[in-house]
Amino acid sequence: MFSTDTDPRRLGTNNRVRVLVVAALAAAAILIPAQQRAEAAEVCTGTDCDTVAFVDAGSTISLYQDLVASSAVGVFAFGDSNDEPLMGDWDCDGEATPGMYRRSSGAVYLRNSNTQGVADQTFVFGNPGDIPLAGDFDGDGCDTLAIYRPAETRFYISNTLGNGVAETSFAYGAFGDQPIVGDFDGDGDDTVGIARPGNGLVALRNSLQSGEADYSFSFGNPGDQYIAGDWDGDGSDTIAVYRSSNGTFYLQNRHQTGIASYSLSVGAYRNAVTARGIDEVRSFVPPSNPDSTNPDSTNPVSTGGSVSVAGFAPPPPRPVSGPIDVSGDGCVD
Ligand SMILES: [Ca+2]
Ligand SMILES: [Ca+2]
Ligand SMILES: [Ca+2]
Ligand SMILES: [Ca+2]
Repeated sequence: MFSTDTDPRRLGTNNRVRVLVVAALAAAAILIPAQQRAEAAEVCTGTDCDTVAFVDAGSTISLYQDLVASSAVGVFAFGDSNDEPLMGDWDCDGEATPGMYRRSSGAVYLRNSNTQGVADQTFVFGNPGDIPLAGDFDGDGCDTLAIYRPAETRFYISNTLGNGVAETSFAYGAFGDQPIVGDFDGDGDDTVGIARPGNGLVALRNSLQSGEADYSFSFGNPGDQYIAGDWDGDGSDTIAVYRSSNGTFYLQNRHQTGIASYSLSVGAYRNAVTARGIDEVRSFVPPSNPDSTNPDSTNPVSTGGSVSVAGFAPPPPRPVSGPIDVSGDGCVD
């Protein structure tokens, strides 16, 4: 069930009334499927809207084609249960696919298709404990990795994939902040921001350097996980939160304090990751004669509106190299 008018901050008296109204509207939507579809369509009014991949405790990824109920187009496993999930367009074809970051070692595992299988690319980036981020920081159409080092409250940005030295680093945020990546001004370049889980502060920058926030506002509750995406397709990324306590995803289409523009109940997951270009996952259309009885079949098996891929691949190999010189001073950081 989803609503278009749910306050993710708190439920005061006014908001309880609002929730009752929303519940009534939602009940009406059940009776009027056409109205439900119309409300769902409002989340994406452009032609190229981002969606979300939800990752469960076992690193199984449920990839949504649209932010509406029952629109998961891919359900497949990648990585180990403690890995930090990423989505990015690693091969520059317009479609985001999975990555996994092993925070204990800094190992990165990238895959170039939204199917189950082993990594297409592995390397080491950052140090144990770093938080990985994916984005197109130079606007060339290819996503690369950055890390946020909580102990330094510092971002390290790289515009190439592989072992190497970060090209840019700068301090931003405070201890305990969650890093966020997005194209907040819609100019084609991703930049970063932070969310402060204790009070819901969101502070976003439009350039890759320390400085005052270009946008700051409040959104979310303690415990929420923050991501950014272009949910309405207008070219600019805005904030969303996934609230694991109630299994609900809340998004905001403006850089401002206020109620969520849209929410979607998706169930219990470990992480939510922004997914771009997922409308191009046409390869998931099942073949005319899928072997649905063979669990080892490589054919995708259609089950209603979602598609699952049978089989389970072994985890990707661990690289042998160790921590790298991220800051470029010639020493391992
Ligand atoms: Ca891609
Ligand atoms: Ca890039
Ligand atoms: Ca930008
Ligand atoms: Ca937008």
